[in-house]
Amino acid sequence: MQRIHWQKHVSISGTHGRGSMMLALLLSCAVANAAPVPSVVITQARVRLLPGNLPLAGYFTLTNDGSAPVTLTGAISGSFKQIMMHRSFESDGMSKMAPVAKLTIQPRKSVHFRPGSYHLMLMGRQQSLSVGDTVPIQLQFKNSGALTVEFKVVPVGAQ
Ligand SMILES: [Cu+2]
Repeated sequence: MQRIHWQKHVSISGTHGRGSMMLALLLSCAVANAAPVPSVVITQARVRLLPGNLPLAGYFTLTNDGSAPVTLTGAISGSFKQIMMHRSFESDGMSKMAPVAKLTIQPRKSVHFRPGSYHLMLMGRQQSLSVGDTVPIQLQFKNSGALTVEFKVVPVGAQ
């Protein structure tokens, strides 16, 4: 009786073991088939906090440390309804902004998303945000996958 119980136990754990191995194999295949991660380094990722539900601006420095150009095509986040890439510029003494559909960064070059220039326009907050919070935003690249970056929420006066 005890022996049967022992065998049953072994057989169950054996099946479980195979199942785990199958799962591990499936997972490694999924990783292998996933889009490549772009060879970029993101620093100073931050979101300037404004009151209410005003659109927020997201800034960062993106450095292409790969050997091929990378093209940033946009961003998404579960924390915002919509994210657009914009560029601010001066025209007739007025500050204006225009949508940017994509931005190509050559190898060994950096682009600065910063006040008065490129920024992510973050619209429709899906959660309340406070200074010091971090908010995940996924940067999307043409032909080279996506990268999720933790943006730090900073005061409106911060650069
Ligand atoms: Cu904007």
